[in-house]
Amino acid sequence: SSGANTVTLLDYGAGNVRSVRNAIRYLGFDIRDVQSPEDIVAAERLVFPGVGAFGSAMDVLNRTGMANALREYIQRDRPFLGICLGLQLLFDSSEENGPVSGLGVIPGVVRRFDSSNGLIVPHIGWNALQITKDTPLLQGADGQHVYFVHSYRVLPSDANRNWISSICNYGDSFISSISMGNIQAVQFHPEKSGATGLSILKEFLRPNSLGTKVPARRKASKLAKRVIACLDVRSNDKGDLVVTKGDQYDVRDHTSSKEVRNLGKPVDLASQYYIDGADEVSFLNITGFRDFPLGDLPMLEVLRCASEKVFVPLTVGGGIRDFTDANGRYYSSLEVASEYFRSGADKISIGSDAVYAAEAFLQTGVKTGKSSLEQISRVYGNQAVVVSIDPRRVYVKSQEDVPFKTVKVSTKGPSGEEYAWYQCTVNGGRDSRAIGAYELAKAVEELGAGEILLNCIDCDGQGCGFDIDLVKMVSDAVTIPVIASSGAGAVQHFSEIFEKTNASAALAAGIFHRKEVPILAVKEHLVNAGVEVRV
Ligand code: 1PR
Repeated sequence: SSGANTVTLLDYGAGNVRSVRNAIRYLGFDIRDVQSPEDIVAAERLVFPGVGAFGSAMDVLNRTGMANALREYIQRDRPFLGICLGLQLLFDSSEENGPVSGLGVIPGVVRRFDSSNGLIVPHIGWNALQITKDTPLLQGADGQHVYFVHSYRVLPSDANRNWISSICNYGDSFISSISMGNIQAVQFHPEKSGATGLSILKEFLRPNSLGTKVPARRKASKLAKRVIACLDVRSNDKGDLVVTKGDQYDVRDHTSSKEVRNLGKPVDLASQYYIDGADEVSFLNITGFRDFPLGDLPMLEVLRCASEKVFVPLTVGGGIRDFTDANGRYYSSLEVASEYFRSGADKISIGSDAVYAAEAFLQTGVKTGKSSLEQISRVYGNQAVVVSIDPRRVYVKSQEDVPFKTVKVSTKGPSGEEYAWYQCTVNGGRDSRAIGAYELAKAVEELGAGEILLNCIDCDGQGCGFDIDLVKMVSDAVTIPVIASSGAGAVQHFSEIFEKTNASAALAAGIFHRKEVPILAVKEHLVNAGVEVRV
């Protein structure tokens, strides 16, 4: 039998629930995994973190008899917490690759966010809860930011109104949580929502543990702009995995020793940035293009350790591509990505391989479905796939000089050029390709990218601000979120990028590693500049 500190977890194997496991364990609870429908019916307390697509989840639940066990468990009003897809599956049906029937517990249809008016989809990031029903679970959470990542949602209706415990505004007001008796479900990710999320999870695991929580002083109202800390990771010449930092992508010291710069240990820095208030942490395995990441076990170990302490989203990139090792064993890019997810990544990021996929797509106009980008986004959902772009600015006299999209630059080039295009590179900036950042961004959006991490080699490590021209061009061209990266040197650079472009997030590395500007100072500056952020 299960003790007071044991919770039953329904993991039907369709994706990554490591983050939920880590958060439950961090709160001091043991996990018992559901093996059969009987385990559901017998559970004292059941957590159901839905992952993957609605249809494939329902297939598994129906085939295994778990769908009926869930209905029975819920009908008996047993303690239940659904997360993300675990909320959506309670409804009648979903339009995701459907219509597909759901568990039918709550009236309503799950539909895609409407991006026809320029709304950025997926809805990724920290958005504000508006509590509509008093529940112990969400006590003190009114007007707090929690982390969402999804493309589908349910709208309130007369038929489901009495179930709703909170709504959230994104395009429309959608249902962010439901609560009825002991049945609770949330569209956001408590396991990735920092301290607020952990206390929600704790209240479910141990009811009445919150006492009386004081409501937030500052009420959030909409999707927050994110501040992301990035750790470029590689082995130094001694073979230790270190956080390094480039100067226009050159990570070696300019002294005679030419050593790889060492700015600290990956797990230590990631945990520190979480505590300091980073909204997300990214690891880039910057030599992944030549060192196969599944051979690079220390990187997987870094992810495992970081995900036990960091309760905001973790992204990892580097080396995601098909690979044949020295023994002739073939690994698909999907296997590489799966290993990253299993080790604790919430999103993976693809650099070089996405450039090749975009080039092929633009040449033939055909989506083969075979690129790493397409395969991973089909299995894990596009919200889990970031494409990292490493462009270099190329000045031109006139827009007609190149077959790529140019911008009129804010600062003229060395020979008075008024225009520039941004040439994509692969292999960590080492090789240039005949494709621009604009063309790449649009192509990868089409191929299933859920987000774009937009670097700029010219600005990297310079501390002179983000490349506004580049970020504006790309963030106006796509309807998926764009993360501005490279060049942050002062708090003003963050407000500038959010005021002048459609970027959803800003990423920095050097200033955080060198402790020049703390994350908190960036957040305070943004609040004062009228930019909504999670505090
Ligand atoms: O091509 O799929 O193996 O992915 C490789 C990944 O590694 C890509 O995401 C690529 O951007 C990254 N990468 C490769 N080489 C380097 C390098 O620096 N030599 N790092 C590199 C990219 C850029 C940002 C950096 C920002 C902010 N680094 O990650 O953190 O520019 O820096 P700043 O705030 O200090 O200016 P694949």
